[in-house]
Amino acid sequence: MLRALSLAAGLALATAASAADLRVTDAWIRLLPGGAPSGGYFTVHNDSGIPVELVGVRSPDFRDVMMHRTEIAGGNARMEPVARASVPAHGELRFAPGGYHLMLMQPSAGVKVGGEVTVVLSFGGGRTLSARFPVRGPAG
Ligand SMILES: [Cu+2]
Repeated sequence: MLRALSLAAGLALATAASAADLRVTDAWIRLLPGGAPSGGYFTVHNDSGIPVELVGVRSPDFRDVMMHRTEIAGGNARMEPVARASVPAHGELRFAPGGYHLMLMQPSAGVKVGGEVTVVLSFGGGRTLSARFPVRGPAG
């Protein structure tokens, strides 16, 4: 009986990766002039043994942030909104030019090339992860 209980407790613990298991690297923003949406790029690493879902992104430095994916169809690239994206167990999810990316709309006045902005990633289970994104110009 005791063994069954501790086994159940172990399973319960295993169902939730902690925020400490998630890391962001290679983060940057491509800031475009003239009010065009800016692109956001990063890699999320999942050091746990359980897949994690990225379910939302926001930033105090932009009015709105969306997750997009660029797809090539018939030689044309087009972007589609993405509601969620999976970070595999002991794996990574890449947001990079030509694939998954963030579209950041309406930057606040303080956002400028050479600076940094805060981006908050939300994951399934209610966890969030805040990261600093360096801001680059149109050339990246
Ligand atoms: Cu886009």
